[in-house]
Amino acid sequence: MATPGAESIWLWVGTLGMTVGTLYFVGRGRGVRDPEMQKFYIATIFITTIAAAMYLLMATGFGLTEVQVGNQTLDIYWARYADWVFTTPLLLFDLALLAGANRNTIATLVGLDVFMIVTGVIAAFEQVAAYRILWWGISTGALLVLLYVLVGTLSEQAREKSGEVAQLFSTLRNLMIFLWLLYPVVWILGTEGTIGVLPLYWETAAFMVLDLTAKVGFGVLLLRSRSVLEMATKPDMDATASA
Ligand SMILES: *C/C=C(C)/C=C/C=C(C)/C=C/C1=C(C)CCCC1(C)C
Repeated sequence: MATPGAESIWLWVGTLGMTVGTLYFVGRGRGVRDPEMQKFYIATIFITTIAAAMYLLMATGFGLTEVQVGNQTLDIYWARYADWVFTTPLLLFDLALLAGANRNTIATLVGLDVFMIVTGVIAAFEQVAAYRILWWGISTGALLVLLYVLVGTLSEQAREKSGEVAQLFSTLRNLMIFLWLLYPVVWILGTEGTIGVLPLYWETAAFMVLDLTAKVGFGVLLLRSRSVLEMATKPDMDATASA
């Protein structure tokens, strides 16, 4: 086990931010009785709870390990992947729920997503530099297919929703596309990419900002209006509510 360096400041900021986000979402969810609506709150609260725990794990150094690549020793925060493998499917679940997606679409998105994170883990632990890049490419390929399903099938299903729901869906979808595309960029420029453009200190800061925006920011926008969530969960209200 390695000891975290100066970058631990960002990991503590991440822990705090995810904790505050969790408490805020718990507060927003109080008094929500409808089981369909509760799904949004449950998923969103789990997202930041898992992230808060994994940030704490990284800040305290348990979530950190070393990988030998040639004559380089890379500091790898493995707890990131333990976080992402659970939180990214939950984020997709939130968005799919808003879109009123069917089971097949949800399963496709989650399947692609888990494949993306698992191949990302292989990329992070691979000891041959060229193979790290190869697995990064495979993982990025999965991300691109996933985003294609988001703008295709999922957006089509969301189009049947009322104006405000469709509006919130496209805001969150666009935010997701923008943020998620930055993850492989930070990864390849950071220590994992072995080219060392972005030092660990700045890479950790970048992932922290991305994680907070993609989870807490996303959740704040999603849970902001209870009436929009009501419209999203009551199919019969859809057409009339916006008329
Ligand atoms: C809250 C955490 C989120 C939204 C994390 C998203 C992570 C990704 C989209 C990661 C993607 C990666 C690749 C596409 C290539 C390999 C490296 C990864 C795992 C960083």
